[in-house]
Amino acid sequence: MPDLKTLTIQELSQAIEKSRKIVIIPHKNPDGDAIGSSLGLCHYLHDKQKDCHVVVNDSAPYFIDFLPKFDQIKVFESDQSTCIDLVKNADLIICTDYSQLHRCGDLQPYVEASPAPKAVIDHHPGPDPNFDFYFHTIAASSTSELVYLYIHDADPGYLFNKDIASCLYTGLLTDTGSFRHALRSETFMVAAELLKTGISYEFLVSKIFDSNTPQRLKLVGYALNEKLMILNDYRTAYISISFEESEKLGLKKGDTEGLVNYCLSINDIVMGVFFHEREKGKTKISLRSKGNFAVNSISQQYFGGGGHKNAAGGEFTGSAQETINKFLEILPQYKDQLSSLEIGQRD
Ligand SMILES: [Mn+2]
Repeated sequence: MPDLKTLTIQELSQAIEKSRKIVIIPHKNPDGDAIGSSLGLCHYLHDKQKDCHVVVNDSAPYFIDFLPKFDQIKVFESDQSTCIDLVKNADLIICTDYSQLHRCGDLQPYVEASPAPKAVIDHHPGPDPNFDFYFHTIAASSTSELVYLYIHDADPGYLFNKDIASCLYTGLLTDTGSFRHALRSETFMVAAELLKTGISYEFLVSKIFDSNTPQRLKLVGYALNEKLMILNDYRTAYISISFEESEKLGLKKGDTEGLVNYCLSINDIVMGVFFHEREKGKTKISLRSKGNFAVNSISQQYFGGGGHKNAAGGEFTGSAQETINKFLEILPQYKDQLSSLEIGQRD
């Protein structure tokens, strides 16, 4: 009896085999894993002579613009008609790095209207039941790890090249914060296999993590100096940026990336939160946690979002301060859990 994983891989690979035009759609507001896994898979499908395109709601952060074929990504916000045509004419749609279809953004109605089968490759909890094919496990570090495992299992003789490896390794690096969290032993196995292609991890690490602009460093300085709040009783730290501050600082997309991690890097802090009022009266909230304290349930219940146990996000209609007020209102119910949590085990 083949197990569920083998069946999934067989079904997905038959669907790919049967299709000529394939569209890969990462989630809106894409990160390193969304783009890395999509481009990695796209490179593979090009090798298999498929007419394959990556189509995304909005543009990817600048620090991954060096990835091979990055410039061929079609962005809905700037080129609607091309994106709509590609989705309309697709024989197969593969959604990468999200489990709920609405996360493909404004492409959703076109995806829903398309008669093409829909597959999902992802590691977020609670997959939407409306997909036709699933390659999904929340145990994986990243969707890029799953794309590697899919190709490895579906096409055993396939020789990974540097282009695919750079894309997938980028997803591994960004989703694990340089191999610090969301790890399992397979993650290191996949990383090792990708490195065997001869990619330079020094190059990738430096491109991705040493990509500060002076503007961004000033923002970090300002955020840490002026905006960092520590709630010792709740082992929680947060940073907020209001719409006015955003404007004044001239923030660009990607500038606030990783800011939330400074909160979590404080000794004994269990939860870190970043509030960003990106549009007037609309605040994005990013939550991070350590150990068994789950932030995805908070974002799902109160901020219309979701995510992983230790990394989640959502949105709130209101200013940064109003969102903070809402957060402070719900925080006391987590006090016991936050104060009793032990981070990892020393053994
Ligand atoms: Mn991911």
